[in-house]
Amino acid sequence: MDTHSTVSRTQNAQPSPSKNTTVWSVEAVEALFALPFNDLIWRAQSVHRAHFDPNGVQLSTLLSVKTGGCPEDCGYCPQSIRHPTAVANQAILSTEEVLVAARAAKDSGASRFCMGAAWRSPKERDLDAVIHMIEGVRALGLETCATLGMLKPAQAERLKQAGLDYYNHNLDTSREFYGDVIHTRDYQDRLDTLQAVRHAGMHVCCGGIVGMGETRQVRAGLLTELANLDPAPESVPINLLVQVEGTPLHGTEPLDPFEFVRTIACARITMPASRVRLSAGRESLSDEMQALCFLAGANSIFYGERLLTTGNPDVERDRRLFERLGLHAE
Ligand code: SAM
Ligand code: DTB
Ligand code: SF4
Repeated sequence: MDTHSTVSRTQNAQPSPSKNTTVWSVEAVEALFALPFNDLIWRAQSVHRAHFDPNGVQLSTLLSVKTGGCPEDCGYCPQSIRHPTAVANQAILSTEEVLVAARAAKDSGASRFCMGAAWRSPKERDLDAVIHMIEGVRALGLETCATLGMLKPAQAERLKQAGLDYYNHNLDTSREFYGDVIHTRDYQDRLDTLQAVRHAGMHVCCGGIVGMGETRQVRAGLLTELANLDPAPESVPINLLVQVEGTPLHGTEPLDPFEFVRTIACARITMPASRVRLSAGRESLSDEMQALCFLAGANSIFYGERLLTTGNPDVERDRRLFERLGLHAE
């Protein structure tokens, strides 16, 4: 098959995510996935080098500022009240507690601090509290990111006014597979929130999860949706499912790690100017697999011992890995 002709449109891709003139089809992204591994990595690395310092990796640290008890039923998530997991609910943290964690993240070398809350959508009172946190974190000189669930346009405006740099809200999977995983809100709800965030003038952080038992076509469908957002998200977290006991997706057949690398490469090629973040699931990847992900165009990680409720490689392991690979933090 002449895959080259089907995928060659990337050569016209815009270097900046500010205006997206490239429209991807699922078939074209599937054709990328189907390339011989070496050809795919070569293409991804070429695109990467044309847009980024190939050895720079941006570091974001996560903190769960309100944990568990979420009314949504996302099949992967240990924080849903509907799944019998070991996660203990925790009320919203104080601003001082958040700032202690943010100072530590900054001292460890993170450039962005991301605050996550297990809400379907924030209430106005919740937003008041988060806005104090954002102001404090900004004052430390860190970039700010928050992921608080669905937002109304006026809430997005309030967060923008408070100085929030990025809002994370994932599409998570393709339109077709979405209903197999989440039943309490639909795809359009997610797109509406993303539009509110974009309209308010914040940077969009939007990605998804693989390893949920989906097909390659589903993975291509997710990347197609992300790449066709206009503009494409500035930041694209690619999560590898962390299987948590008690969640419906616990026990899913694990994804072939090379397929994960392919997903990163396809994200890089379809979203040339976006930061592609190796996100949840990094703990389960060997150093060698992570090196392949960086070669495939990943240029951001979650950094620090914890994600929201699950583990992440410790800082020492990441420092050693960066040293061995000659990578530097951005
Ligand atoms: N409640 C908010 C929401 O859903 O938008 C914010 C937090 S939610 C935990 C953020 C993202 O984390 C989800 O969209 C999903 O992509 C990812 N995530 C949650 N649990 C995960 C798991 N077990 N493995 C991998 N990614 C996960
Ligand atoms: C994202 O895409 N991944 C992060 C962040 N955005 C908020 C969350 C990963 C959560 C993994 C499961 C947990 O630790 O609870
Ligand atoms: Fe709630 Fe977010 Fe978890 Fe879904 S992913 S159950 S919305 S915390």
